[in-house]
Amino acid sequence: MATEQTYIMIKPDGVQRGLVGQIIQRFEQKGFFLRGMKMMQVEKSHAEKHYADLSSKPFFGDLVDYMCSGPVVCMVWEGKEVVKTGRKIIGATNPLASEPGTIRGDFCIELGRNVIHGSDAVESAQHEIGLWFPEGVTNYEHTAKAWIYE
Ligand code: IDP
Ligand code: MG
Repeated sequence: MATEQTYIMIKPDGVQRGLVGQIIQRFEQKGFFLRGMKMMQVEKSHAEKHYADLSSKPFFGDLVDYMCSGPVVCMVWEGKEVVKTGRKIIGATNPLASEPGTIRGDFCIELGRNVIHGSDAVESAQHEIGLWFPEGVTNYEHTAKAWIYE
């Protein structure tokens, strides 16, 4: 089985609105494995690094302020095609275009308050995991593995 990993982050609005448990539950109940999790207050320079590819966008300043407006919950989830499937679980970037049943479709309304981040490709996931978890993640045996994978 491929041990693909993705970087998922509950943004400050998701934390403040008490959505942490429900968001974690959606990844857990799918069958993905939690490898790393921590809560942190993001420094401006770190938010700018995370969103470096968007630095020329007009909303970049607001986006960085938003990410630094309160603590975030950083996670690494693992499983077969977890990057692509994680994006499906999250929904479209604009919450009003996200399908009901997705996290953004169910929990939010505006682009700049869309409660969660998820890596968009395997390569960006590896880069983001390195950026947010320089200390590394846990490596333990998941006892449910044989009940989730053939
Ligand atoms: P993603 O989070 O779905 O991967 P990206 O295009 O990578 O979407 O944008 C990162 C974040 O920047 C979005 O989640 C959203 O919070 C914010 N954002 C994206 N586009 C806009 C916009 O047009 N206006 C305001 N904020 C935006
Ligand atoms: Mg993105």
